[in-house]
Amino acid sequence: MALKFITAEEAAAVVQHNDNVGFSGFTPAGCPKVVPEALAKRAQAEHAAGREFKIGMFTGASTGPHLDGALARAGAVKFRTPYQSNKDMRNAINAAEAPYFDMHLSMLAQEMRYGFLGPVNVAIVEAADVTEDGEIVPTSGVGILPTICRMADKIIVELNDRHPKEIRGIHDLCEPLDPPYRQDLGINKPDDRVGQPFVKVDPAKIVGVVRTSEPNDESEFAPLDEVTKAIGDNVAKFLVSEIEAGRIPAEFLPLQSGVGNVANAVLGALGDNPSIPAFNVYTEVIQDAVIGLMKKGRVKFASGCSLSVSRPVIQDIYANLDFFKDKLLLRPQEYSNNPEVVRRLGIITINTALEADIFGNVNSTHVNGTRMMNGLGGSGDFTRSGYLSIFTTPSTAKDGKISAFVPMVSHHDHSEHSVKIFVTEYGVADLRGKSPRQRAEEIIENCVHPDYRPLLRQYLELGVNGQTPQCLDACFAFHKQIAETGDMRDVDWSQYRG
Ligand code: 0RQ
Repeated sequence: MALKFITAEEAAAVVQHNDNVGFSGFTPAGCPKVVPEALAKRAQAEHAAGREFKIGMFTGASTGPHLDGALARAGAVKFRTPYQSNKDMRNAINAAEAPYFDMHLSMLAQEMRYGFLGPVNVAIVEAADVTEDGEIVPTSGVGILPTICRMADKIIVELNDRHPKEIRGIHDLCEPLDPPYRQDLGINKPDDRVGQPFVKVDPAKIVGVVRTSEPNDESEFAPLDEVTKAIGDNVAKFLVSEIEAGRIPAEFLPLQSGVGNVANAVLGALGDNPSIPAFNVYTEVIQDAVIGLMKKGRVKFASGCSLSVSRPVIQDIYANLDFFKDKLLLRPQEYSNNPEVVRRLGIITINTALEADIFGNVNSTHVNGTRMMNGLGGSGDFTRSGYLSIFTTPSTAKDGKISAFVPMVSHHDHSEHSVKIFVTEYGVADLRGKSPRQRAEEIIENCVHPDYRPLLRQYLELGVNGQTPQCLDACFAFHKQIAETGDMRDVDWSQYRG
């Protein structure tokens, strides 16, 4: 069946008000760009004509300004899930203009299949190749592509020639059966392949192919500063000591690391440490540092859901596909983040907390308990099931006015039962085998900023008994202080002493 080439505007006209639309990609990598922008313009035109136009948005994770940004600015969001990090989308969510539900990334595709989240009317997917018999080869990010292609009534392909057709072979694409027929996923090593290098769809569902050369929106990294560098070094030193103590096998274990500057710094520090053997990566986002370490022979293999790398790095990968093709593998997030695989492979997980409490609970998502930052992402998929679950964070935010460690988290994403290690620029707190009081002491002495250590020690001395000495009157005093004086250091516990 011949492919029908159409314009982005013609593609946008396929989508109707109230439709649920699935988008390929994971982080800006692999996301369609020109059709979502045309869709946003269509929404604006409809609104100008006095008609409603909003769509439900299923994505892999965060996207970029062409997708989340454009549709949020156009006021075209009926709902949005899961992770996001675009400023305009975040503002729309916090203004209650875009209903958002946050989910564990590994669970999205299956909950869509289970029928929990409604139909997928249209899938808009970026491809490096598409054939007349319905084979679709994704680009640098996969996300939920197999599931939306199978569930959607109609598929629009954005064929992006920035991504060479020769990328075919880097992906491993499939969907598991649903219960009661689900079997083990079959991934026993990071490089195990269980699927196909393409997704096969009924070609009759492909309503149009839009050609484009639009580059990925870049993943940007701030240069390393003293704090991120110290955090990276502390993680590396800690992992070396765990190998020496025999708690991590000498051949090491696969690593997952979250998104962002700290994650990139941690990977860089691990790669530079000669006491850590060359290692494998089993993660969701493959960032620049992994590719650099692969070229130095320090990373042997990386399995992920996307290549969230800067433009020079993606160009380098494509120019040297012969070198990279047997060292990189891109999977749907249902596989890259699957807790079954995380537990089986014994993954060391490293994610970043927005805020943590002195008893070991983590808030990854909400500023002061109310404002959504980005979402849970894959942090829960990995943290709950990892061999050793580590959280990193700078000890303070906003020039020291906010302590990353508080008496009680203002929103709860990861529990004290899953979180094993905290690392800040000051050191490492090892929570394993410790009671809540012991954990609090360990965190205060090793991770908390010196300005906040006396305040948090005083909190523990408020005289509350019980397994966890949480004072329910005072546990949010740090957060209230932000509203009152803008600086958590101004907290005065005297009013709470009974
Ligand atoms: O603010 O942007 O105004 O400077 O939060 O903080 O320290 O730059 O750290 O970029 O790594 O983000 C948790 C959000 C950290 C991220 C979070 C302010 C701070 C700064 C960013 P500015 P940093 P990062 C893989 C795994 C959840 C999902 C996850 C995240 C901004 O890592 O989204 O782990 N994680 N996914 O000043 C108020 C506090 C604050 C604070 C920091 N306590 N209160 N503001 N900030 N702490 C990803 C995927 O799944 C795809």
